[in-house]
Amino acid sequence: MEKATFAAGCFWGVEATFRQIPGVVSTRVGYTGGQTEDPTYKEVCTDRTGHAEAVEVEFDPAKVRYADLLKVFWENHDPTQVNRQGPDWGTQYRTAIFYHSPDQAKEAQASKDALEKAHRYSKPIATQIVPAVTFYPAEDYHQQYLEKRGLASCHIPS
Ligand code: MHO
Repeated sequence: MEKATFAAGCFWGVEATFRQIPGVVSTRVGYTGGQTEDPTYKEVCTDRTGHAEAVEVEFDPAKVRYADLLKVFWENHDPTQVNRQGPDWGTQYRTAIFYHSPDQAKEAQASKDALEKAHRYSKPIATQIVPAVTFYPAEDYHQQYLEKRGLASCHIPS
């Protein structure tokens, strides 16, 4: 099994999206990339911990490729929004790829470059591509939040 970690706004919807992908064996939401230890949701909400709301995905590389997960990542948020995703504002909602290996770093960078080259967006891509660091799982009630409530996603249809 391999791991992949993504931040793309409110982690409820990001987790729900990745859980639907065949080959993804487990997911958990949490906080990563900041300065404080064992952050709570309340602390992360202050926008002062440096942590991003993120989803850690465990996947079977024989069934789904990292490149496919990258595609899901790009297609399910607006990577041009800076420290914001839709109605949610703050550095905790930034767009980021936390890579777990040099190969993941390369693939992530290549997928970002390809989107930029294709002029897929009218604004620059704000997504950070940074090494995975300690992932602090979020409180239980945030895990599979939408699924527990019978909701498939928290995307507001546009
Ligand atoms: N807009 C949502 C974000 C929740 S998410 C876990 C709220 O304010 O409740 O950041």
